[in-house]
Amino acid sequence: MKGLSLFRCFLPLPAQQQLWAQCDTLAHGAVPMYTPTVRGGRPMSVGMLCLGRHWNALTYGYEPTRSDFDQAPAPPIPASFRELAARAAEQAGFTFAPDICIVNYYNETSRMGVHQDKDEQRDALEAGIPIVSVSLGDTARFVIGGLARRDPTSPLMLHSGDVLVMGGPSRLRFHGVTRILAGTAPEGTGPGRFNLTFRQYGLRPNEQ
Ligand code: MD3
Ligand code: FE
Repeated sequence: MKGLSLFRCFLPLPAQQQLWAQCDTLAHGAVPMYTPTVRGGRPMSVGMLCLGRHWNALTYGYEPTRSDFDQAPAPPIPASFRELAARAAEQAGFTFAPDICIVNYYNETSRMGVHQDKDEQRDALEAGIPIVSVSLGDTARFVIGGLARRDPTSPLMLHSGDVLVMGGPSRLRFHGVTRILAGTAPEGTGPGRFNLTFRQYGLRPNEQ
C-alpha cells in the first residue's frame, strides 16, 4: 500500500544519543512521563508523555491538560523535534506541521496491541496527513496490517534511528508492537526504547 516510507538510520548515532538524552530529561521533568490507565481500567505497559496536546487514555480525545492524570498542561514540543518530523515527512512527499508529539517508553516487557490511530480530526485523517515515528534505543518488532482489523499483518523490525512515515492511504492501517529486543540499544541510548509519534491534529495546522 502506498503512503508508507521507512527511512533506515535517518538519525546518525550522535543525533540518536542527543535525542535519547532529551527524551530522558523530559520524561523526568516537571511534567513527567506516567503510566496511562485505559478504558476498562487496565494500565498500559508503556510510559507516555504527550507534548503539544495530551491524549486522554479514558476518552481517547486530545486536550490541553492531563485531566485523566494530574491536571498538568502538556509541555510544548521542542522546535528541533518538530523540525526533524517535518523534514522526514517532506522526504516522504508530505507537507506536515505536527502539533502533537507522543513520547512512549517501552521496557523489555512492554507491548502495544494492534490498533488504529484515529483520534485526530476527521479532515486530517481523510486528507491522509501523516504520522511520523522516530525509534530510539532497543529494537522493536512492529507489525503492520491493513484497513480492517482481520487483515493479515507483516512484521518489520524498527531499529534505533529509524523513521517511519505513514500517510495517505496508509494513515489508518492497523499496527502494533509485539516485542522489544532487550539489549539491542546502541551505546548512549537505552536501556529500553523511546518511540516518538508526531501528529497533526487538524487539516489546518494548530486548529482546535
Ligand atoms: C502505521 N507506536 O504510538 S510507531 C503509537 O513503534 C504506535 O511504538 C508504534 O503505534 C511504536 O500509536 C508504532 C509507527 C506508526 C505510527 C502510526 C501509524 C505506524 C503507523 C499509523 C498508521 C499506520
Ligand atoms: Fe499507533
